[in-house]
Amino acid sequence: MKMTMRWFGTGIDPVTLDKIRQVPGIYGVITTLYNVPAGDKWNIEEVRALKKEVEEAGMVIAGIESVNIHDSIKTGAGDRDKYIKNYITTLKALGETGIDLVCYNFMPVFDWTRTDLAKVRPDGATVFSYSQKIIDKIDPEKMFDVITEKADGYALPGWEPERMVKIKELFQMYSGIDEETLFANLKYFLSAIMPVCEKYGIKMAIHPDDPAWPVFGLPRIMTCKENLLRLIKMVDNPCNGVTLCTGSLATNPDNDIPGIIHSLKGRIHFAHVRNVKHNAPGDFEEAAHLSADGSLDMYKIMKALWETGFNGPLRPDHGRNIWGEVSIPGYGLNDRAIGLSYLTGLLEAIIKNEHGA
Ligand SMILES: [Mn+2]
Repeated sequence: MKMTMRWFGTGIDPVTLDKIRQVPGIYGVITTLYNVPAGDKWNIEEVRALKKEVEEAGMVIAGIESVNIHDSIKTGAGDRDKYIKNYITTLKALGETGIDLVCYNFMPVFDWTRTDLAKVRPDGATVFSYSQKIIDKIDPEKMFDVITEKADGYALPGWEPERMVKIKELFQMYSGIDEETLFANLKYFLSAIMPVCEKYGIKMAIHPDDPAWPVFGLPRIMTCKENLLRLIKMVDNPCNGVTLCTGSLATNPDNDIPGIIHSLKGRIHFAHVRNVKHNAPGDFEEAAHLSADGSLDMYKIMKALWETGFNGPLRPDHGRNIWGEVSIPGYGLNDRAIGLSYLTGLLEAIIKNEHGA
């Protein structure tokens, strides 16, 4: 497994490459061209410049998170082929630059959703949290304000202001879209991009929906083992795979994460490993990566990844905000570095135990 951290780019991310480089066991970063709107083509020169910058800092780009999918593709609108063509151009630019992993999601209108970005825990750390009871009282058109209110002025990944000003239009686009239509549109998209992925060896890794159930009446499909298996079978190509995000899938306590890892053997291309603490049905908060701090058994999760031969990039996911760090919410250096070190330690023990060392 290749240990990585997400990095949002110079001028955007207060966590610099120099700092990430000093995290023990780090292999590279997961990054993106943060300022390119969903649907636009990526310019190969910009991709090359990004790669050069990361390599000059002594690391590699282990994957792109994300190349976002335009809403016309998700809804199957009349102009979707134009956006799929743009996506293929972007994949070519990445492939030509030697980048072979792309994370994306297929969530309608809203990306990951939380009701608080700074819930205070007993030790004073703050975390993201979610309460279905609160969501049920929120006007979906106000959701952008709710989520950005505590973002310290940072733009949040997946909550780009230029999309959110069109919120009414977006809801209109998705009216009448159900789970089956979303699956069909996802299949259409994946089938169209597989040839370019095969040519360059690019692994597509869909991110599960977060939380793993419909929000604001909008369908969500990447929510459980059955649907993830449906995804990999409906376009049965090794380039069509999954980002195993433990925290997103485990928002639903019925999802058995080690079991899901075993069932997706060979098709997990990227892993986000973090813990989550269930408080009540539909109510959870994020936790430190440590098993004892949340509801997940991180040892069993790392062991399942190891046993299934997962050898792709893995990153700690959202961290708690600790020690007064000022950062993009969820993406401070401190707690992610602690999380990464912990996961690296678990892995070392698993491997040595396996080999009788
Ligand atoms: Mn994730």
